[in-house]
Amino acid sequence: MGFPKNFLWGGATAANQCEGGWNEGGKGLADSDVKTAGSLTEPRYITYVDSDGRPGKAVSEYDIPANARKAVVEGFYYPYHEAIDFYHRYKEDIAMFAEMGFKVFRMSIAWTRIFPKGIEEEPNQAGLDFYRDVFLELKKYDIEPLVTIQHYDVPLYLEENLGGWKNRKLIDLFGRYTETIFKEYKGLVKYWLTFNEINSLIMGKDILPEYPFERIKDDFLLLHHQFVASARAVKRAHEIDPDFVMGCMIAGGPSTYPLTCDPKDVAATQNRLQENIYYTGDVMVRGEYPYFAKRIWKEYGVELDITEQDREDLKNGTVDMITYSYYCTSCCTTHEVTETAGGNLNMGPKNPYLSYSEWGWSLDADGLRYSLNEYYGRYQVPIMVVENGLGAIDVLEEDGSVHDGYRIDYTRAHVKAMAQALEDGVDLRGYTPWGCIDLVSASTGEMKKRYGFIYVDKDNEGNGTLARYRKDSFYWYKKVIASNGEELD
Ligand code: BGP
Repeated sequence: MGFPKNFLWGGATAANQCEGGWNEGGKGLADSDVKTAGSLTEPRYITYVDSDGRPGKAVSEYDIPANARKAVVEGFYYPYHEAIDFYHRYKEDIAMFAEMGFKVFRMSIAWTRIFPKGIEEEPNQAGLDFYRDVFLELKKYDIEPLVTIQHYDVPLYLEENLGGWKNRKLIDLFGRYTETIFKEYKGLVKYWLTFNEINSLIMGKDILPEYPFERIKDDFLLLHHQFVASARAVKRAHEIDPDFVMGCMIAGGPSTYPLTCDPKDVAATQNRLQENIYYTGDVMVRGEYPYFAKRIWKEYGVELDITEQDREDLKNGTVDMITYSYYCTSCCTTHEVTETAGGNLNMGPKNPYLSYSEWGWSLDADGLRYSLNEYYGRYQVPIMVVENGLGAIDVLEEDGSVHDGYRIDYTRAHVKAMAQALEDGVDLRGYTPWGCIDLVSASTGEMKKRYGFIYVDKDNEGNGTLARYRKDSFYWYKKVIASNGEELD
């Protein structure tokens, strides 16, 4: 059986984590532009200036004083400002992707390049031109773009002045943004994903210790607004070009297993899966909130104002495919946790059958086969794995080589798991490993947490030549693609 002939092998990135050029080409400030670098032990901060002009930093939005505005402040290091400078080096990078044999390249559009504040009537021409040039460059090599429309990146103006996605007005503004790019890139882009890891909006409660109960209500509200915005965009996309393939993108690895066979653990895991995965998947693929939504809303005191129009929009804007990110799995238990994953409680209880990366993420290729069967089994629409990979520290040798056998091992195991899922009958269409070229980590803001097949010479403090080097995994992945997943050694 093996991989289908037209299987989409490729890699994935996001605008804010790789482009740089944060204030070039008329780009507006994004919320991600005011985030500093952190590490495994030090959080990333949001910087601000208060009404007396005093600068400060906060771990979360909710800790910013009422009289302060988020801002870029002198003296702080912002890793996204330059990132890996894809903005100026995309030709070189795309040529290397082509050398590996990519059939698809997942990237995102920065909303702030197209509508710098998010509220303008007319788009920013320089921003439109930039992405057109990138798409044309990909076309040169027959690489299909797979475009995420919002990947952890919102115009700061909308956050500061309209309250971000809490405000229904963003649905219309997102509508203008999507209408513009659909029309602009018709014929150049076929595959679209509306929101990256959209379900992560409601996962804070399970990930962060002592998450304030009140905030959970907001999270569900934001998510509802994004559901409606996504559904409307999907409907409009199909009207603009019936060939567009529209997908949702879900963070796919949380809380997969019960820690014990205590039925209470099994039930708790089921609830967690319903909340974190199926609540979102059902709305986006089936077009309505599932039966268990009421239980969830009751539990968290959520009261959503779901209008008749919203319900209709959700029904009419179901996606054509489901895509998800898969890095690791975690466990759920009702028992006292004695051993935690990654050394801290927010990674959940440790799975005694798995090993863990330096950042505390479990290594679990079997879980990929399991999740593919789970999600495909429930939704029966084409599916893609659009993020997967091992964040690790790499060593650049004197001769420019990088011996990342650990990354090859990780990826090989996951490719095998996909082959098994295909044999199981899953309609798997593509695979875009995350950070196919090293880029800035989203959670920690580090460069040293590397995922790439291509090494980028830059460190956590922003030093380095930005030169690109082929890692051992580069040559390995090239062979995998050339043999359509047959040659894995
Ligand atoms: C996903 C995000 C990506 C990405 C990845 C790896 O959640 O969609 O943007 O960065 O995780 O995470 P990290 O960069 O924190 O290692």
